[in-house]
Amino acid sequence: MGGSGENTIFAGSGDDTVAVANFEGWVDGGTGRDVLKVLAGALGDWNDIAYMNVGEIEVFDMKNDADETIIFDPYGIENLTSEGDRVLNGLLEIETAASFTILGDAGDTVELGGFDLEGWSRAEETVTDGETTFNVWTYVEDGVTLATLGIDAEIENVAPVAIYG
Ligand SMILES: [Ca+2]
Ligand SMILES: [Ca+2]
Ligand SMILES: [Ca+2]
Repeated sequence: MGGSGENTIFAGSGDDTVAVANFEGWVDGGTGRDVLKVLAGALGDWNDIAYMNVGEIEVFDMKNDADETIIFDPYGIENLTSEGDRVLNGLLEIETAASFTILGDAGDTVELGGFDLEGWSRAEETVTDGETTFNVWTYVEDGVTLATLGIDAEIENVAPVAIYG
């Protein structure tokens, strides 16, 4: 399944992959584990995944040989998915609707936002799904885990960054 231009894409039930060439339209993955595949150059001015025109997406895939920088804002995870990533949940043996997976290239950058940057931590142990190894990052604020991320270990630049002025 693919799309470009100002289309609205409703992927519906099942596990879908939606490839986008820009973010001018709206993408709704529907139920299931849905992968948003970002084609090279698609991001443009969009860089905060939690506030893109997408919903019910569980995997953000920017593996495209282009170097991209995205921000992950833990407060916006509800905009991305109401189910969480069941594969990541299975690997971690957790049940949460606030889990999300990010795939990317070595040259990509993931900036982790939040009011309490010390709330972010990376687990010592990685998890592996097929040929992909993931670092696991969690954001905890006031004792509550607001987000659990599986981030492709290929992505070298991953760090909490102050995004609120
Ligand atoms: Ca779906
Ligand atoms: Ca979904
Ligand atoms: Ca990339």
